[in-house]
Amino acid sequence: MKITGADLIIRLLERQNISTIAGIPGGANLPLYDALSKSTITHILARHEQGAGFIAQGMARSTGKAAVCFATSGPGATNLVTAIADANMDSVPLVAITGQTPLSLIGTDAFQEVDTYGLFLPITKHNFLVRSAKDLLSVIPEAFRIAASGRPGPVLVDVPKNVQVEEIEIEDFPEAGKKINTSLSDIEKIKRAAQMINSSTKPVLYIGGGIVNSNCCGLVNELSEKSKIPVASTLMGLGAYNSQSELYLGMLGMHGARHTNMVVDQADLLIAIGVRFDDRATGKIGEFCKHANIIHIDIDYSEIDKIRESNCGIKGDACDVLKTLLPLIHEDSRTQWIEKIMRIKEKNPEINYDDLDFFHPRKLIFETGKAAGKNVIVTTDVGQHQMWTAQSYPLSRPGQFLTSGGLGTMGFGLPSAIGAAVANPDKKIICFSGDGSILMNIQELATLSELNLNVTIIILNNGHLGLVRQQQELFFNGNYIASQFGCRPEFSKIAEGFGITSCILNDSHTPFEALCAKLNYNGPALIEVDINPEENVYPMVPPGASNIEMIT
Ligand SMILES: Cc1ncc(C[n+]2csc(CCOP(=O)(O)OP(=O)(O)O)c2C)c(N)n1
Repeated sequence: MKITGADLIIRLLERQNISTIAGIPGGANLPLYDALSKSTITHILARHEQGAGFIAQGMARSTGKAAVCFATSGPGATNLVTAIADANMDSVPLVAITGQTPLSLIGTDAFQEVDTYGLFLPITKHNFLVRSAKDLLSVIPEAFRIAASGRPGPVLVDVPKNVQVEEIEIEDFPEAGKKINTSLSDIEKIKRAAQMINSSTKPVLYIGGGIVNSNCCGLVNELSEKSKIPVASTLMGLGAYNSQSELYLGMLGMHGARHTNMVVDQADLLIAIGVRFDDRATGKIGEFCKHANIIHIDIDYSEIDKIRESNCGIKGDACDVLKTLLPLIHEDSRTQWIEKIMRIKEKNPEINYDDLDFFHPRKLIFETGKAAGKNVIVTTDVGQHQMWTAQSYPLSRPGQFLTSGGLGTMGFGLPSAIGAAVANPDKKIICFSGDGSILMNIQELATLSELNLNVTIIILNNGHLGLVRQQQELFFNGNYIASQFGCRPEFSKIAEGFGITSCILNDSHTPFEALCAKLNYNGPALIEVDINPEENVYPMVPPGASNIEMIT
């Protein structure tokens, strides 16, 4: 059969079971859009390519499956950079397809020409510049295979316009690209890890986003329960472990709970699974868990010994490793260690929500979580509100919390909420944002309104770039520069301008009821809440300090 490059891409995406694509058209990808118009795939017209990238991330993060975004050449591609770099840092499977100027014009500074391949090389897992329509037969399935296999990540496919319109003869379509499972070769090391666990008296499990990606949260729970091993989580691992369990320590690191950092510090064995020893989690690395032996399990061998040398580094999918490890682990009650942890917890109690005013951000986030119920996905932007959400939202399952961990990108919250809502029409999506972050992708309110999705945005408005203000207060002698906003936009009016219902919680005599009314609304809504601009996120480990040097 005869088929153009553009039609071929769309047919191959259909065969990958892609049902929705976010993007923006332009001169260099119009043939692709023309082909898309003949497909059953739904297109989401974002209002900025960064928005499209994060919408795709919201779909991918909430389903674990690769999602797709489209952009044109030049400015379309450069606008995608941040969302792709973000996906790369947080191991999110994406396939980004960009239009490019025709091959004959590449290198001539043609209109909207940019070296997309070169730009994306350091921030993607893999990157293709397609030179002929025939190559698409292997490139598109390969892009999906790479994005999903091993440690997931973004793949970029740059397709010159002449390749999109090129007509070729093909006999059949290739197989869809599928995730290839990694084989487990480190059996001897797993046996050694089991011995280390069985002989440890003060072990701690340190879990991260890798266990969410590997879908092995049940096995982590089993390991922890069987051998009574307490569990500390990174920001990316939140929701993965049963937070009601007495073995749950909470989030460690810069804004982790005080008792969590104290307990982790006293461990004699750290079992690190699907984590990358990020400095926000470890604090000063030389001081992190310095009395502990380390078992490090990761699908990406380049992570092992990268930051902290391990005593037993195991390459493998966490799920496979745990299945082999679990039968080798002795049941244990670890009474002394558990009692010691209880004493540390008692000495360093968690915040008591009953003592807080309703408009304290942590109380508000906690109450929102209780009122919203379990059938919710939470997204955040980046700043104090992100950390308060991580500390206080009652998360109950893996994959429930979508946040920009590695890159820490302001502007992530709203478009990722849109993507999560598209991929999970049965769920309510709540996006916690700040008055700084929301402005970074506020144009996506138009997309949200158009799609009429079940997303509630809660803006914690402190009139500042709060986390910056906090650092200036604590570490720059209160020398506040460029952290206070002179103009305070009325976000509720902006929302109304986009056709989105809104309210200012502080204006209500019954703020909890007003909050519930908006949460119960089945469609897009925006809640603005004025909070105390001087409220800080505590505890806080000063940058570069050790985790036990927390300011509280
Ligand atoms: C795109 C981007 N630019 C700059 C930063 C640096 N930064 C981190 S937090 C922050 C302030 C965020 O302010 P806001 O969204 O209002 O949240 P708040 O801290 O007040 O809750 C800034 C500027 C960033 N993380 N991302």
